[in-house]
Amino acid sequence: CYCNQLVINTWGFTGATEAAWNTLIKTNDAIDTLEAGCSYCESHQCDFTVGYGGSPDESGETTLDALIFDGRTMNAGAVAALRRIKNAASVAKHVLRHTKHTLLAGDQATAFAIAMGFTEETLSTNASTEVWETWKQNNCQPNYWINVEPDPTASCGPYTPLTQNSIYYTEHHESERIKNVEFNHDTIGMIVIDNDGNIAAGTSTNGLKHKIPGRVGDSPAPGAGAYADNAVGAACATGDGDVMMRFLPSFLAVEKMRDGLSPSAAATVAITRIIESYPQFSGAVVAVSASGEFGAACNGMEEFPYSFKNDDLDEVIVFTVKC
Ligand code: SD4
Repeated sequence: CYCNQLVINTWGFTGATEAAWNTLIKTNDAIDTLEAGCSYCESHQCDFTVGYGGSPDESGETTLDALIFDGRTMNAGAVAALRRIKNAASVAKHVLRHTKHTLLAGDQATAFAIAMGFTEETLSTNASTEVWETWKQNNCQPNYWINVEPDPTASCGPYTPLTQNSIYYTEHHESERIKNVEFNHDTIGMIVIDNDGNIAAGTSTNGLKHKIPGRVGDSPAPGAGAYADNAVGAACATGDGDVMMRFLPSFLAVEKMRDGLSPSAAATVAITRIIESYPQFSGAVVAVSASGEFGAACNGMEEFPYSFKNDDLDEVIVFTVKC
């Protein structure tokens, strides 16, 4: 056997790591394992930032983003702004396995999921409705509009285009936004290597709280949220996706490993590239080489935990890297 099988994922989502590991032992299938790990977080609402009932958008709706990237075939399946379907990672696997497309979005992704046999149901819960109500009572802070001024007749959006003072609004809102998103994220990003040396990487998230409806972050974008190549390794990311997706950090980390860097050095390059333009950016990248070395880098928080399991360990271990 290849014998470097492992599961690694962002944050202390150890239940997801265990669920994935149990699937890996049974199936030796990197894709099915990744699906199982991310699905665990979707059904257990990990930190309320994965799956239903979290991160309501401006209209109160929860939508889901997920990606599965297959490093064996360099094929990927993803869904973005998936509505009313709880199983985002599984739908992403169906996009991977049953279509020639990479990414389906919104209501049409829902229609695809229904055609594939998934159940349509609300993603709102009492808890997510309460988060949304509190946000509205709190003057809709934070919001993600810039270059517009509030419509005085609307309690929370829509907003009207600014005719003046747009520079003030841009600067003010951008710095506020970066402050506000600091603790507003926790996507699961996962990497799996099976005993045949096949590598899969993926993500699942409900995105950003109070986002403008239709907003999609880095998580379902190949190369941004996750990337894998059997010949090299894989990476996945978590954090402020609006910023991160401008830099394809997962792709960059894999390419740096291809050039010979260690996983932690490669992850550091990917994070550093973002910091050069956005010093206050908050996020992290986890990277794994095909030989089973791993590392992570982060910014904008004190430290970043990630969960790990391989054959050498009796149980899942949470490592932390200082940012
Ligand atoms: C997003 N990257 O939608 C996701 C959120 C996240 O850690 O990662 N949080 O921007």
